[in-house]
Amino acid sequence: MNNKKDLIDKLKLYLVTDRKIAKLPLTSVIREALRGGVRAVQLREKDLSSRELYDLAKKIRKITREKKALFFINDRIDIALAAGADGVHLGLQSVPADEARKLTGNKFIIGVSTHSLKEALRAQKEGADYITFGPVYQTPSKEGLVDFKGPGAVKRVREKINIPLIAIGGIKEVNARDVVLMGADGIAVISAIMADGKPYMAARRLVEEL
Ligand code: TZP
Repeated sequence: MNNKKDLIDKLKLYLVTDRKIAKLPLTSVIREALRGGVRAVQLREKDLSSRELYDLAKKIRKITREKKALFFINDRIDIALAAGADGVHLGLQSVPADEARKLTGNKFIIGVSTHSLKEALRAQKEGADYITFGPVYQTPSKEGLVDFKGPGAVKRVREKINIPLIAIGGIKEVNARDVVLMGADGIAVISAIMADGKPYMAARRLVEEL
């Protein structure tokens, strides 16, 4: 997808997986979340073997394609290509975005996790199509790893970069609107949908806030 407006439209409500906190089988959560308004899914299951990840990715590719949603794989460019995902989401420990681009081509969507303005500028310079920025709020999903930044940081980064910025970290129904008011193009969530027994309703409520 080369059109920035279409990309932003799909990244508005972005679900990142964590099957360990899900109340239903992962594929059911994703189906329900897509029905509720999620338009992008990132498979982030770091403990799976390559084969397990590939098999799961193929299933999710089918589900996301049926709903015309974007599908990304965390970190693993090889699995993303093999499973026919729309792109890869890179972290601090991943291959740099410009190298990933060389391996994947121009149509492939490359997202990068960032936690500071410096990282955001670097991701943009290296050719990322979008960034996630956070954690904006305190989050159990990232405990002990990084300090939370607060919604004001979203605004400061937003003012300095041109690519889509998706806020992540502790985003729930109660604060989703605040980060969008700070200029986020979308929100990415794990627990707000994954840990909810009714992912359809959880996604619907988030969409209403946006
Ligand atoms: N990157 C920054 S914060 C975070 C990631 C993967 C975790 C987000 O999880 P939650 O449950 O939506 O706060």
